[in-house]
Amino acid sequence: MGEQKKRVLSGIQPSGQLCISNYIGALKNWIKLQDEYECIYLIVDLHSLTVEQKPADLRQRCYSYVAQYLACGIDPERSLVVIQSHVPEHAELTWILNTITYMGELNRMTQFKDKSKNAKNINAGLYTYPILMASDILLYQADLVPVGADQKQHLELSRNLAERFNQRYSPTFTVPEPYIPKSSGRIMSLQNPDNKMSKSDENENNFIALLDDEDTIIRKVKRAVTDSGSEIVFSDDKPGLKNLITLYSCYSDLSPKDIENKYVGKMYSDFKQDLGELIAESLKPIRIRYEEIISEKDYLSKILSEGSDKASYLARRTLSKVYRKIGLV
Ligand code: AQP
Repeated sequence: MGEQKKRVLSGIQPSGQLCISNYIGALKNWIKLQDEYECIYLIVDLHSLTVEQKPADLRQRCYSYVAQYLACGIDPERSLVVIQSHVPEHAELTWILNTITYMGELNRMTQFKDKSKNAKNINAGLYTYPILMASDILLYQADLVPVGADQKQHLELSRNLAERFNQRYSPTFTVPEPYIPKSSGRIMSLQNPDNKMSKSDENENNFIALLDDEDTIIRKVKRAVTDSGSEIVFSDDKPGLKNLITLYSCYSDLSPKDIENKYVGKMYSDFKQDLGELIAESLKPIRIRYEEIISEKDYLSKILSEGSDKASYLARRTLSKVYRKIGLV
């Protein structure tokens, strides 16, 4: 019998429109990981409730995200695609983990500090969010969790909770390792290159959605903030241009240095036109596949129901163990 594959778990919140930063930072790696690992990819709808959502939009978006995962190359024959709320064990394990998490640990979370600065609705869910994330991971005994640099602190909490539970009772949870992709660069907002590109940004000109059409993509890139210079150089002094060169590099085989060389003596407008076309061309097949998949509601429902059946089996196994060990009858 072959060696058991390690398990990878990751997820994205269905908040806003999936955008190229989510593709570059997450989905692109998820697709590669399928070759080597047993992967579970979640749509973490419970997490998205920490920000107020319009119910009809949220429902529609969850389906749309599933179709976009598949259109990008997540293969349901090899990976489980699961909507978090379809497996109630996520919420159940969260309660148990709540009881072994210290307030001090949550107080240290920088994402809560950042998000609560601007949030109109600072709810308890926003504060305990890292515990729900820990339960997503520990429930499936995940070995590896692909995360961006911003999520490392949350993963550290998941590891601490797993170790604490294992020590207090007996070995129960796999202690997950972070999987930080080599190209884990952050993509920045097109209009405010000091902020990261975010799918729930209120200003749509700040991001390129995976489903944006060609004209929209080219227009957004043209409008992207650069600076008053004219030379195409990859430098911290030019954060807007640096971000665009990073995007160019992500969507071509060229390094930033190659791109600088290619555009010597050319204008920002030439560079931006080419970049817009490059991104549009690369997103076109995803958009076409998406249109085919989203119209097949039965197919999507089948994938989701298979995903949640298999995930529920794994989740129940972990949760029964947990309940038994802590003494619930
Ligand atoms: N700017 C970014 N550059 C690279 N990777 C990014 N990711 C997000 N923004 C960038 C990666 O995409 C995944 C999305 O995870 P999430 O849904 O939990 O939310 P997030 O990290 O807060 O992403 P957004 O796009 O900023 O969403 P909203 O606006 O809803 O908060 C993660 O793997 C993340 O690393």
